[in-house]
Amino acid sequence: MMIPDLLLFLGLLALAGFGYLVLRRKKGREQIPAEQVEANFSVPVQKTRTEADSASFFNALSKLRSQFSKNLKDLFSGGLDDVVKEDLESLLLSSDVGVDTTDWILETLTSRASAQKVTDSQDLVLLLKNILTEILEPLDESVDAGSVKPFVVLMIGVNGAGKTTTIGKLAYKFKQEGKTVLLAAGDTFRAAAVEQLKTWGERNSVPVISQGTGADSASVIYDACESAVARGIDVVLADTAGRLQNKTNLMGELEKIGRVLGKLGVGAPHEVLLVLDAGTGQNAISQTREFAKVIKPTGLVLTKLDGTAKGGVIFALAREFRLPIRYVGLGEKIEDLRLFDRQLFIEALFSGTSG
Ligand SMILES: Nc1nc2c(ncn2[C@@H]2O[C@H](COP(=O)(O)OP(=O)(O)O)[C@@H](O)[C@H]2O)c(=O)[nH]1
Ligand SMILES: [Mg+2]
Repeated sequence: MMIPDLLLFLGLLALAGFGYLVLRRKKGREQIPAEQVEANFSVPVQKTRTEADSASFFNALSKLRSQFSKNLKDLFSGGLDDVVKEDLESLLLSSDVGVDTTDWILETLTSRASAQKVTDSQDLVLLLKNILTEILEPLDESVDAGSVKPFVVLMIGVNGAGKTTTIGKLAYKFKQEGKTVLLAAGDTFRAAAVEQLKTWGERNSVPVISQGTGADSASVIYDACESAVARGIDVVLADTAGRLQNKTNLMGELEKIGRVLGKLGVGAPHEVLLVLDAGTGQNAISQTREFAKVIKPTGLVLTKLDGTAKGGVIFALAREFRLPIRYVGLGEKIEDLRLFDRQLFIEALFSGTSG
């Protein structure tokens, strides 16, 4: 009797010990913060949103919030009749949603409301909210490109859109994630453009590769990438010119940059970010169309959402191009760049409609 009892006791002891170890391991795994896990890769991924991030994103959209949600609540009080539809149409159009997307939203809302027999005003608001959320569905992806080094980001867009400023902000973001960064002064058209990039380089303490004004943009960016390979740099952020008044030249230049980078054999550019000033409304659509003819963007950056931008152009861009919105610019300062948060964006638009 004594020996089996002892065996049972020892067996239970071993089981308890094993259980304890399993639990500890699991707990240990759960406690590793996401940033630490991602730091193992040499890729510029920024997936973690802090609460402060979310709060400042929401706050920066205050102008946009007040514009859109102001009339939305009372809009549906009489169900979804023709007058209401007309009012909604005006609201969407004046928010820069654009004609096509506005039509599509109205049609979708009408057919879903009748299929689901929705007439209550709160439910109609909810239906609209769902439709707008769906449009933005897969588009709040952050930059993710496997383990590539150097990871080459080409910034394109018209003059004044915010390319150089966004490079400065991105350099800051990547450095904060522990990445090494190098800037390429590919906007060789104006001396001031090179100086502006150098200033951002100094602010971030990162090297800037440049040549004189009028130099060949493709060769500057090529040199920068070679230098990044030699120095083992993680991320290259390449600026480009954006003068639309000389469109053929600009487009030729961009095409050449793409072609020359291909010769490096490192898969560059890994990311082509088209920078759009959200304040230009529907112009953002035609700009995207023009640029995409020459070099296909892999993602968008929407700047100046902190200003008077009405933001509705995001829906038109999303529907027409299905390009991820990588970042949004919420000010001129170095930390004023955020990951786009679809849910928060929608919440901001509808913030005045609940209760
Ligand atoms: N308010 C605001 N201003 C911005 C933002 N991004 C850029 N700017 C300003 O827009 C102007 C043009 O930016 P810049 O980077 O030189 O544009 P680029 O010609 O495309 O390189 C500058 O005065 C920037 O400070 C933003 O997100 N919010
Ligand atoms: Mg510039």
